[in-house]
Amino acid sequence: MTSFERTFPDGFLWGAATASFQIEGATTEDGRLPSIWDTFCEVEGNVANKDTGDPACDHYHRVDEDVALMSDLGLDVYRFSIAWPRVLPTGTGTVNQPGIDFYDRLVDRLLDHGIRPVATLYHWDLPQALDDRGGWLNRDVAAWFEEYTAVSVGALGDRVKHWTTLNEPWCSSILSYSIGNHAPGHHDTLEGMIAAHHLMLAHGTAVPVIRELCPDGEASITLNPTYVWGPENGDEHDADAVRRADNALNGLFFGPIFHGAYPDGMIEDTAHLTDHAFIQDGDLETISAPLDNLGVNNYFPTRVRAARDGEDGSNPMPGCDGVIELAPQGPLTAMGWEQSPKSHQLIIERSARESGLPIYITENGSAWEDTVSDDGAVHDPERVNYLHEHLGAVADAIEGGTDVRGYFAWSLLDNFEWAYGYDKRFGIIHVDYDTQKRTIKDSGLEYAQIIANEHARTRGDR
Ligand code: PNW
Repeated sequence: MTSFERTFPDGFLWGAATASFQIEGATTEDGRLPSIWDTFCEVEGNVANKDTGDPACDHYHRVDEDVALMSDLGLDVYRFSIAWPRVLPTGTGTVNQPGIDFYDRLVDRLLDHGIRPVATLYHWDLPQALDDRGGWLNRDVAAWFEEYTAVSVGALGDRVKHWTTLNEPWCSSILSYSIGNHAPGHHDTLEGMIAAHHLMLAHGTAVPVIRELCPDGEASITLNPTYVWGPENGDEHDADAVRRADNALNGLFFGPIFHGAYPDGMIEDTAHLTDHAFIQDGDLETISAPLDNLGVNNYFPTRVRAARDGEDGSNPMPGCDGVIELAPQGPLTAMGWEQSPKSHQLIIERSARESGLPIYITENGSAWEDTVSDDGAVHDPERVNYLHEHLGAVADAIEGGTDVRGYFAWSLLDNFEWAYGYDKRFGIIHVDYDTQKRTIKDSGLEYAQIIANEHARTRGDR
C-alpha cells in the first residue's frame, strides 16, 4: 500500500516516457543510418565511458516485452519518439519502410493493451546526412522537418492522435550549439540562438501538416522551462541577471511560440552578436501556430546572480554575459540536480499562463544509484520520495486552478542518458545491460499502486 494520498482529476492520464536513441539500440539495423548522436558518441570525451546508442535497452527487439511491462504498470499513455534516421535515413527523400514497420508494430501493441500512444517527432536524433548540410543552422531544415512530419503522421496518424513536434528545443539548440554538451557539440553562443529559431520554424511549419494528416488529433510541443531563482535582495543587477537567464531558458521559446515575439530585451541583449537577419518576415507568424496542449519537462530549478565588478561573467547562453550560475542547493539527485518540488509547481503554473493551454508533464523523474538486493528486487527509496514530492507539486498546481491533464514518468526504463552514457539511471524499471533483464523497481511498483488507486477512485469502484 502506498502512503501517497493526493488525488487527481477524473481522466488524468498516467504515463511513462522514453526516446528513440536512448532505448532502441539496433542503430545499424534495417536501413537506419547514423544520427548526430551516433557521430557525437564516437568522439572521446563527449560521452562517459565512450558509451554509444548500442545496445541501449535493445528495445528495437523487445517491443512486446516492454509494452507488456507498461501494461503491468497500468499506464494509460506511453510517450515515445520516432527516430528520423530510421524513417528517412538520409533525412529527406527515400522512405525506409522497415523503419515505419517498427513504429507500426509498437503502436499496434500499445493499442492492443489499451495504452494510448503519444509520439514525439524529434528527440534529438537528427540524421547525420542533414547535419552534413548544416543541420539546425540551415534554414532549409524547416522543409526537411516538414517532409519527415508528413511521412510519420501519414503512416501512423490513423492510430496516433497525440503528436509532439519537438522535445526540449532548448537542449537541441542552446545545450547543443552554444554550450556544446550535446550533439553536434558546438561552442558558439549565436549558433544556439539560430538553431533555436530554426527549430521553432520547423515546429511551426510542421503543425499544419499534423492538422491536415491527423485532423482528429492534437498538436503540441514539449519545452523544458526552468524556474530561475535570484537572490531576491532588491539588487537591480541581480534582477537583470534573472531576466537574462529567464529569457535564454524560457522566454526564447515562450515568446515566439505563444506571443509571436522574442521576449523583452533579448534582441537588444544579443545585438552585439548579430543583426538577427535569420529572423525573416512571417517567421513569427509561422512559429506561433495554435497548439492544443503544451508538454512540460522539468527536473530542477536554476539559481543565478549578477557578476560582481571584476568577476568573469562570461556565459555561453545568448544574452547572458554577466550572469553567474550558482551551485544547486539542498538535496541533490545523482545528476547533481537540485530537488525542488516548489519550483516544479511554479514552472508548471507559469507554463500554463504563458501558453493558455492545457499542460501535460511529459517528463519528470530522477537519477539515483539503485540497490539490487540478493533476491533481485531493486530498491530506490529516493526515487519513490522524488515521485511523491513532485506528484504533490503537480496536485498543488491543479488545486490552484492550473489545467494539468497528465504525468509521464521519466523514464520507463533505465537508458542511455546522453553525455552521461549508461552511468545514470532514471528508470522506474531497472535494466541489466549485460542480460537486458528488466525488473520493476520499488518506484515502479509504487507508481503502479498510485495509478491503480486513482483508476479505482475515479472509475468509482472504490
Ligand atoms: C531531458 N540540462 O534532458 C530529456 O528530454 C531526456 O531525454 C533526458 O534523459 C532527461 O531529461 C534526463 O536528463 C535534459 O542539462 C538533459 O539542463 C539535460 C538538461 C535538461 C534536460
